[in-house]
Amino acid sequence: MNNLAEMSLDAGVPEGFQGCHLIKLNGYVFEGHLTSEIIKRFLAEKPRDTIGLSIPGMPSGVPGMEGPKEGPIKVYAVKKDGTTSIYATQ
Ligand SMILES: [Cu+2]
Repeated sequence: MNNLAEMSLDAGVPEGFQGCHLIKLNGYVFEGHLTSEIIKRFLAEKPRDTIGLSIPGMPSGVPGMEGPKEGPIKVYAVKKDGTTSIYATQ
């Protein structure tokens, strides 16, 4: 689809934290090449102040992306108030 950036903004993901994929699941939004482990952990925690998780952009070496991995990749939690924090690394 060609309105991915718009869909991300509509979902509450701030500019600069958009990935190349968007999953909406259980009322949360997941951006980018996240591992299923991290998504499962997040869904089990059901954080109330957070709308979802994001790996911005398209780093190499993540699930679904070939290429060397340049160190741990930061997974950001996107809060309801539009702020972000590091949730995990993968
Ligand atoms: Cu991608």
